[in-house]
Amino acid sequence: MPRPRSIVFVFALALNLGLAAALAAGGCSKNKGTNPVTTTTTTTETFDSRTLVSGTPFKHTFSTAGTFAYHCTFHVNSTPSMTGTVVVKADAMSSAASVSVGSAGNNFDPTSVSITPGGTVTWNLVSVTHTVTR
Ligand SMILES: [Cu+2]
Repeated sequence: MPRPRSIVFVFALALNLGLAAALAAGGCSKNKGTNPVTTTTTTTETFDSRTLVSGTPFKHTFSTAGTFAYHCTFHVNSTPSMTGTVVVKADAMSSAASVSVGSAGNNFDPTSVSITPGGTVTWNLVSVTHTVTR
């Protein structure tokens, strides 16, 4: 008995129609302009240590030149605000810097450090509960 080729053909045709319908419905289409507009920023450095653990330094490598403010999530609204700054510039003295966290209350010490692009800042928790967040 010969194979029922017509049944196979109809099945294949149904699959093709299904795929065409899915494409027409936008299930697998290119961007049609309905997505939110993407905002381009020049300060791409973001990081979040979460709650720092004593003895476990938090590090971030800065690839972009610029001035980057950061804060402690728990104490950004304290008085004084627990904030710090990393300045990344080609003529900085070093590619590495260390910051003590909570050495004198809710503080970063030093408050501001400078490194060259591609350099790394290391934060070390001294006391209590803090984060390094940007
Ligand atoms: Cu803090």
